Amino acid sequence: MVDDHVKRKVLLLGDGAVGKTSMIRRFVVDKFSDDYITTIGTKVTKKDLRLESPSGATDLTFMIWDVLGQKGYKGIQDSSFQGAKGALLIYDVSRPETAESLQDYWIPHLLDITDAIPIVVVGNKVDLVASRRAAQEDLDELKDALEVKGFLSSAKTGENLEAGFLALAKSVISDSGGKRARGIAVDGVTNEYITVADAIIMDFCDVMGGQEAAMPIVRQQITRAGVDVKAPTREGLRLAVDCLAEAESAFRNADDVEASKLKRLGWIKEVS
Ligand code: G3D
Ligand code: MG
Repeated sequence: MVDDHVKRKVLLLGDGAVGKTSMIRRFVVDKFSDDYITTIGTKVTKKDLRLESPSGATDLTFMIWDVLGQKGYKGIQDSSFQGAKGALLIYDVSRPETAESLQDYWIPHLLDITDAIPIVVVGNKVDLVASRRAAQEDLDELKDALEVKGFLSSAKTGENLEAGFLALAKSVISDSGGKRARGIAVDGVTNEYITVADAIIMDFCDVMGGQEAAMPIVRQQITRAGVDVKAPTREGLRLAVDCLAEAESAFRNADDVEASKLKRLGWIKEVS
């Protein structure tokens, strides 16, 4: 009956400890896969939403990318921004510097990579503030400055979590109907396998105890697999997963290596 089902990648961005992961845990029931996918750079969670309007219902699936808030991971962040159709920008109402950081770091950084995608601002941890009115005024200022919608939320009480995601869903839906030449061009160069490659590489870095130690091996094995990092393919990534597993087998037990390999192959399969 409803045949306008759409699947969209959206980002959760903001400094460390503002509550991004808590918001997902609280809001999302459905998960991306059996495991909550964890990498150094990104966690991806699936959430189905239904938007009701007088003209009918629209079903929408959000692939929510919980991007590591740690500054200095720009490479991973850049990569995780690819193909995003919307972003929830989160700050912590009890730490004003996290709101500044949206304007100074996250938004410019995001718009370097993506087109002008829909953005919704969320001031989280409203349960902690003494003056809700002051928090609302700060939020209103930010909304005006950025010309976006915004909400005060609490991942602790659950307040307004759905409101933020639904507002983003509405913007994302109406945005996808718009005609923006640049948006189309960006879509054309987006390769979903890049984001999978990023996840695999970061997973490997995690296993190997950090990028510094792991990246030389990654480069070696990615080259050996013949993967062009600008345009990875399904076959290339499968080969790269094999090569990385082989490299890992010198450092880890066989069961762990196999488990990692299957997990990574699963990510490749998720690309449709
Ligand atoms: P991040 O994913 O943005 O880095 P987290 O943030 O979700 O890991 O949350 C960081 C800390 O803030 C966690 O505390 C979490 O429980 C807390 N937190 C998240 N959202 C809220 C909220 O709305 N209200 C309150 N009071 N606390 C919140 P811990 O102590 O577990 O590290
Ligand atoms: Mg987190």
